[in-house]
Amino acid sequence: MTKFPRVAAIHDLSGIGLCSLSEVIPVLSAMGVRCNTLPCAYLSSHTGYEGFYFRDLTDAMEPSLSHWETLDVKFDAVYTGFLGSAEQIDIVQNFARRERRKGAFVLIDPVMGDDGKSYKTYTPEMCRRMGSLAAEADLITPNLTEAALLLDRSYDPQPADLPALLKDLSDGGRRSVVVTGIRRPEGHVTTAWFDAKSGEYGEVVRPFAGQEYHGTGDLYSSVLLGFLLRGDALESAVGKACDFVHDCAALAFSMGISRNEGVPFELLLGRIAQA
Ligand code: PXL
Repeated sequence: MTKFPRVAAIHDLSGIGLCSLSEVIPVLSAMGVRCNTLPCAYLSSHTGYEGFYFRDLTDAMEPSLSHWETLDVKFDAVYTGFLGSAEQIDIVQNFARRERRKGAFVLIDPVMGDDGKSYKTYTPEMCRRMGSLAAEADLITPNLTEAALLLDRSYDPQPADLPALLKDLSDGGRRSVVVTGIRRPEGHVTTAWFDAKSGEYGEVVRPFAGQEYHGTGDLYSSVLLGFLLRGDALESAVGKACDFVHDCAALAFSMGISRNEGVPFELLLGRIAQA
């Protein structure tokens, strides 16, 4: 039988500016994964623009997840990213725990901030709860800002000892970790990974594409999950996701696309599509 994995994806939906479900759904669908979505908020644009409209959907979440429980669906993975309120983080945590017990792989992208600052809608309470949500994960994919928030440390854009940082993030080796988007002064971007299954650590280095783009973290985690569900080991999936995101960013740079608009992944989606 053809393998046809199913993911429960809980992220926001933003109208303008690439992020979240606008990437998660097309990427996973192209990669041959059924994507069942629960939008946790609607934003007229992501939070990088001024004056965005924000509609919190916390009220819709518990009834939706309770309904899902009555249906005959089995999730191969639960995948969460940006969340809209402290209360919904608890709701998602209960869901992730429940599905993990039933065998789902849990990827928590602890979306909270970038460049040393938390995003506009995130409160300190939400960041604390994101830390406890991450305790349910088989894999977390923080950037360095989120790593600092998870570990309650000050932000360090150039950590001297990346293996030690990943070890601390792995919760004693219990969960896998991929730290994304580490910009080095020499002009490259490092992605560091720790595989809880094998105990291995590694780093992947790609050239910096010339500019940072909004939504590349969500794109990265979505592609990574797609490869993992196709059966790749973490090391292989990390490398392929780095290649794809680098190529999308290089294309954005050559096209003069703005940081807020995000990379034109649509033009390269065929490269990762299920054959
Ligand atoms: O890419 C992370 C993200 C997701 N969703 C929303 C955001 C951001 C980052 O700013 O604003 C709404």
